[in-house]
Amino acid sequence: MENGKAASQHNSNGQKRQSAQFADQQVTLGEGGETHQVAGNGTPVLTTQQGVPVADDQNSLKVGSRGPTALEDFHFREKIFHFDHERIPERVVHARGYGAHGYFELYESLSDITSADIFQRPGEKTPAFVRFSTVAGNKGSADLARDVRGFAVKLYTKEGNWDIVGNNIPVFFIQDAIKFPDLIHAAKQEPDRGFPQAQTAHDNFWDFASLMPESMHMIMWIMSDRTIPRSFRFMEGFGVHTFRLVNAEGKSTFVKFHWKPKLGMQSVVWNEALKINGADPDFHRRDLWDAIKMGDYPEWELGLQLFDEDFAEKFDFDVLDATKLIPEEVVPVRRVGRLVLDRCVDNFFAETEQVAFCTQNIVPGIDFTNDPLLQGRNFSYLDTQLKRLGGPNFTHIPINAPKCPFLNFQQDGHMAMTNPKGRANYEPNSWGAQGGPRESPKGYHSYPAEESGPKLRIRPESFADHYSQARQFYISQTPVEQDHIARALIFELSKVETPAIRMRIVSHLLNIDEELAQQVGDGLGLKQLPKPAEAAKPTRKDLKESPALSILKNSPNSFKGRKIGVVLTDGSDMALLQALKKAVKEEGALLEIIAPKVGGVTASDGTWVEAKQKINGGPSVLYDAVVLLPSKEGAKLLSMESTARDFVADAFAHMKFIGYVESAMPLLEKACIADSLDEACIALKDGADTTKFVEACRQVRFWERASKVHAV
Ligand code: HDD
Repeated sequence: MENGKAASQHNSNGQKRQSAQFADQQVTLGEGGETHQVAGNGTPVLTTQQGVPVADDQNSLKVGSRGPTALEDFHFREKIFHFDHERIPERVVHARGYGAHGYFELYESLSDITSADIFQRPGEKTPAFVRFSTVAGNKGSADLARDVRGFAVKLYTKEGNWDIVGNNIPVFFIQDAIKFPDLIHAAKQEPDRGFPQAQTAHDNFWDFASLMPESMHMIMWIMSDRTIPRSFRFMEGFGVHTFRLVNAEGKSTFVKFHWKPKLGMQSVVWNEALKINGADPDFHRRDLWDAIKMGDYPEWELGLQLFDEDFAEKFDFDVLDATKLIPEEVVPVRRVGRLVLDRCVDNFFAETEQVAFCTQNIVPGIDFTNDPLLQGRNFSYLDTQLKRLGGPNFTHIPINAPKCPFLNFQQDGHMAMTNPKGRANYEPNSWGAQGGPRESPKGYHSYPAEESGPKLRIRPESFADHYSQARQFYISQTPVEQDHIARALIFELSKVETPAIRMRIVSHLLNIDEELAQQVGDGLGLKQLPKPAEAAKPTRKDLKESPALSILKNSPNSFKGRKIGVVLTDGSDMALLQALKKAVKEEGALLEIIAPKVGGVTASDGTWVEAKQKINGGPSVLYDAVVLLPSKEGAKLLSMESTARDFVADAFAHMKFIGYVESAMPLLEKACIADSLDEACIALKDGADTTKFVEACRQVRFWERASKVHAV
């Protein structure tokens, strides 16, 4: 006995350890139907990776009660060894993401334009996995970073996996994949200091952008509200590049892919985004998880813009240039099916982290074009999966494996899980039916486009116009959205320390829109505007507005899928609350209760109402609209609570609809908005008012208030 201490067995809490009682029972668990031994309390028995039952998982094996740990402790070594190796490299871009399962359902046969199996039979469902992401931030960064969102879709078709690895923006920063490492280095944290995290608001990014005029169209998009979406459910997705669809006769049609959200588009405002990041850095992933768990399945329609060589020849821009789009008013989007996400992952690592999207994953009937960005991506994705997932057999991981049969002679390698059987591991062979798989004429054929020309490192002349579509995007926005673009530019550039970089960006803005350049120059306090940047193509085309590019011009006029935060206190009017709940439910929206204490409140009729959030944990930025239902006493209490005052003041500043009862006035006064109440602040007297309130919320925001809340 070392130091005379008794060697009784205790767990980490110092309590006497219950010795595991093993019953003679067995339990069947999991889809695999494995049987497990059952411990006394009905749970399965803990085992090592080798299946050895573990009797003590609280203490390592020691020599004496206070002596050194024995190297012999195989359970300890296995456990620690495995823990030490839990992490894999995070994605070099799009590290932070969130995925879900679902399906794609086809509306109409597209056999006239493509032989792709997925597009043949109306009503057929194809399993899908989707991962949404931010680009620049690390895995642990916050969801509401101002950033492009990745929208990557894996479709497990009957003729192989097809990945559409897109974004929520239809254009890109650069035209040639060779610039991708520079773009990403510039956007991510600066290498010496390791910050800023998940932000482009720093010198390196804007320095690079200012020297790459081809990024200007994308700059307009990323400074718009597209980069602060309300949630993944409220944003569009785009395949970005021009692809080809090829039919059974070998005829090719060009295509651009779109995902249109059923709930319509919606974004938050910047000040809200900043605060959401503090209040709930997982805001977007929680939203997706909650919606699916509640059975309110997020849905998008797949849209196709189809066009032929002739159109491509005549179009103002090169369809191989990923910094350009084709306005929907020029080539309409044909909706051909829907994507529904109806199942959360069982395990984040196994599915969301290990899913490996590759632009090279296409199927018969679909083909690439010569877009130099796409061509480069086809190398990068396969390559990066090797690094991330540790070997060429990442396709054997269930989330990556096709759901159709697959057979080939690729073999061995680390962690090979699906191994060919039989003698033949090569072809041709003369083993007949025993000789394994063979090619089929129905297999993948590349579209036989004619290509020839000298080898050159050159940017085609047809890629040279960097400002016309940037301007088109800007003039297609509502004044509110234009104002947000200007404010975003001023914010980002205000974080740039080098005046020359700010000046260079303004010199590009002058080529896009003079008023915008003026406004930004003014916001930055520039004494004088610079000269417009010299353009590769000096004449900018004056393109028509494209209303499809605006979020607000395409408002859904519905509050479906949105969330109202209701502040209650003891004594809150139960009848009003019930009426509000009914109206919200009828709209297909959600209601969450916020109270001084998370336990809940006793309402006017004595009923106990449970709360979801405590007032300082559920700020109004987490809701699309708010309702203040405190009793007189409750309002007095809340008016002395700074987080309650912030709740109200922020809802007002973020232009939200506010429903309130008369007794809430002291709180509105303390939040300094009692004198500024406008038509989006709606007094609720009886049940009918609650319906009117929810109907008013369909506008989502009361933009007219903007001038009252922004003086600077
Ligand atoms: Fe990329 C990931 C989207 C250009 C190289 N990209 C990645 C993801 C999305 C996109 C959504 C995350 C996939 C996931 O959830 O796992 N990328 C795009 C779009 C682009 C684009 C829409 C332009 C139209 N990407 C692009 C270029 C290159 C890459 C030009 C390199 C030449 N992208 C990668 C990568 C990543 C990636 C390094 C990192 C993790 C991964 O691939 O799986 O290979």
